[in-house]
Amino acid sequence: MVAAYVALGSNLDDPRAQVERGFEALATLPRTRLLVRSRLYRTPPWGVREQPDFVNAAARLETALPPRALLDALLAIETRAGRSRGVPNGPRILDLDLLAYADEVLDTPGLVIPHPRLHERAFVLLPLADIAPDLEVPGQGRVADLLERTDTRGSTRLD
Ligand code: PH2
Ligand code: MG
Ligand code: MG
Repeated sequence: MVAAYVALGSNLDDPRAQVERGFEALATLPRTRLLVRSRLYRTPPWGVREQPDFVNAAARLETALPPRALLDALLAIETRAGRSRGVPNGPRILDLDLLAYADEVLDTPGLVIPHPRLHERAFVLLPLADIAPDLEVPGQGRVADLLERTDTRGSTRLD
C-alpha cells in the first residue's frame, strides 16, 4: 500500500454536496482506503474567471492500485457524478485530480505526477496543507512552504 493524494473540486449543481459525494465515492474504491479528508474551501475560479466559485478539498488515500488504475477509477467517479467534458478549466460537477502517488514522478500522456501546477494553486494547497503540511512534493517542495508562497486571497474555509 502506498499513500496517494487527490484534489476534489466542484462548482456546479450544489458543489458542497458534490464534494461530499466525491469523498464517499473515494471511500468505496477497490484496494484503497480513504484515510483523511480535508476541510472544504470556497475558492475563486482560477483560469476561466467567469464561472461560479469552487468548493475544493483534498484526500489522503492508501492504495494498492497502480497510478494509472487509480486515475481511471477517479475518472469513472467523475463520470458517474454526471461530468461532461467541456471547456478546459471551465465549470465542472466533480473534478478529482491525482496530485501525488507515493514519491513517484511520472510524465505520461494523460497522467503527470506530481500534478504539474500543484505548487502554484491555492485551491489545491489550502486543503492539502490541512492533511499533509509536511508532504514533500517531488521537484516542488514541502506543502506548507508552497502554501506560504501562494496568494490565498478570496479563499475561505467552509464549516
Ligand atoms: N479547477 C480547474 C480550473 N480552475 N479553480 C478553482 N478555484 N478550483 C478548482 O478546482 C479549479 C479551478 C480545473 O480543474
Ligand atoms: Mg482540476
Ligand atoms: Mg481533472
